[in-house]
Amino acid sequence: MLRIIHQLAEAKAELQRICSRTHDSQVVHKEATVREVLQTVKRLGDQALLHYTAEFDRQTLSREQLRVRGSELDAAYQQVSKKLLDAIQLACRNIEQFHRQRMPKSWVNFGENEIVLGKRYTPVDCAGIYVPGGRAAYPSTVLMNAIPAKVAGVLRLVMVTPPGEGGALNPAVLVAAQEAGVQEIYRVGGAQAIAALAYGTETIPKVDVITGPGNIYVTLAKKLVYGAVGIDSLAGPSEVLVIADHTAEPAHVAADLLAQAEHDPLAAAILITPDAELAQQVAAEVERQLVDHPRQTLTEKAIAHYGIAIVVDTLKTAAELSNEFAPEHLELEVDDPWQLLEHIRHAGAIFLGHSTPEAVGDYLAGPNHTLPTSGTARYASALGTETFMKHSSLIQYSPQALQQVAGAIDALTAAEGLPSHGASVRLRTQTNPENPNHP
Ligand code: HSO
Ligand code: ZN
Repeated sequence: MLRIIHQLAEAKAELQRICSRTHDSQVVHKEATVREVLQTVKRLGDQALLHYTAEFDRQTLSREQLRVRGSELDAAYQQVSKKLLDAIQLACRNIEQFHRQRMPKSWVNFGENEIVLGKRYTPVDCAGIYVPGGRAAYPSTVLMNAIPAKVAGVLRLVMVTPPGEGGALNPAVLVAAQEAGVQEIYRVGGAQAIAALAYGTETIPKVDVITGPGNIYVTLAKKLVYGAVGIDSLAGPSEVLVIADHTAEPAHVAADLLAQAEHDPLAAAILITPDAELAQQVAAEVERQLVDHPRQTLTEKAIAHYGIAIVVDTLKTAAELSNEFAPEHLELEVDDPWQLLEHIRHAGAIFLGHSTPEAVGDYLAGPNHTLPTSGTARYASALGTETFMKHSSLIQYSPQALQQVAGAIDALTAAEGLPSHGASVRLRTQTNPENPNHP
């Protein structure tokens, strides 16, 4: 049941509660387990990976089976339909094009006195992508992580994903990986896979950056290895916030809310509208569309705990509430979405108008679907090529330029009590009649 809220104070309290929902209350206990897994993999390498795969995934593998072989990669193409392959290829093209446009550009500035300043962007050498198994083995997520890395120019890109029954992997995931240019795939998941990527084992290379979503164990492991490697973010459960007015179609809004709820029992689906009647109609539609829903149990759970409709006085109030929540996905299903956009400050991705359901962005519009969750859109952004890059500052001074700032640097070095800093400038700038090469 989508609960309808009319009071502003209650709405704010509910948004707070939903925003701070965590995976569960036993995080401390789980963190101890994850620490042990990390340490053991660091110490024992592949042997520990095989041990944990047997214990947690109930799959007995040999060391040779860790790396997915070329014949298995080829075979995956036989298991996906032409229609799916075409769709994956269309998504690839759009995602690649969008991320190419978003590449950060190196720059240099030639200033006065022959001073050159700039920034030079370079990719990391090696990146690792985590792809969850089971219910969340999404080919789209493979594309959204691998393509930005490829576009950024990462030379070595590896993927890890947990083995299913008999060690099998999802063929659509394998095809997506190959279409995105990943050739190195390892059959390992959970915290042990994150440990392998962070520290390296005999079979799996140590990477510089790990990206990709996962369960609570994977997320805790990413948090704990941060520093030894870079990470994209600590993804929480997914969420959508829809702002709709009288021009919205209730069935469409309901479908969009359910599209988020069906991901996870912890997913959040929020509607904010100035139209009380629309709120009623959407709530009724949600009920109707849940009948015979193939993922009914988990979707209902999400709606029951984290599904609400808030009725407000104006669209401006709706925007203010949305800014407080800072949603991962924000849909503006209103008459003039571009005007409402003026009032929006924090959101991971914004979907404008009546023909832009979140699913367009989830799969193939081009922008990344790995977005900041749990209110982190207040300060964080979508995964992108810059996730796999860093920049070096460039500085060049001419003799005249150095001469001009020598006095200032001298004062600063004296204040900080660092004489060699002072000497490094003075030796270059003070006149030395015995050595014409030193002015
Ligand atoms: N909505 C999810 C992404 C996704 N949806 C993948 C379908 N497949 C989190 O942004
Ligand atoms: Zn989705």
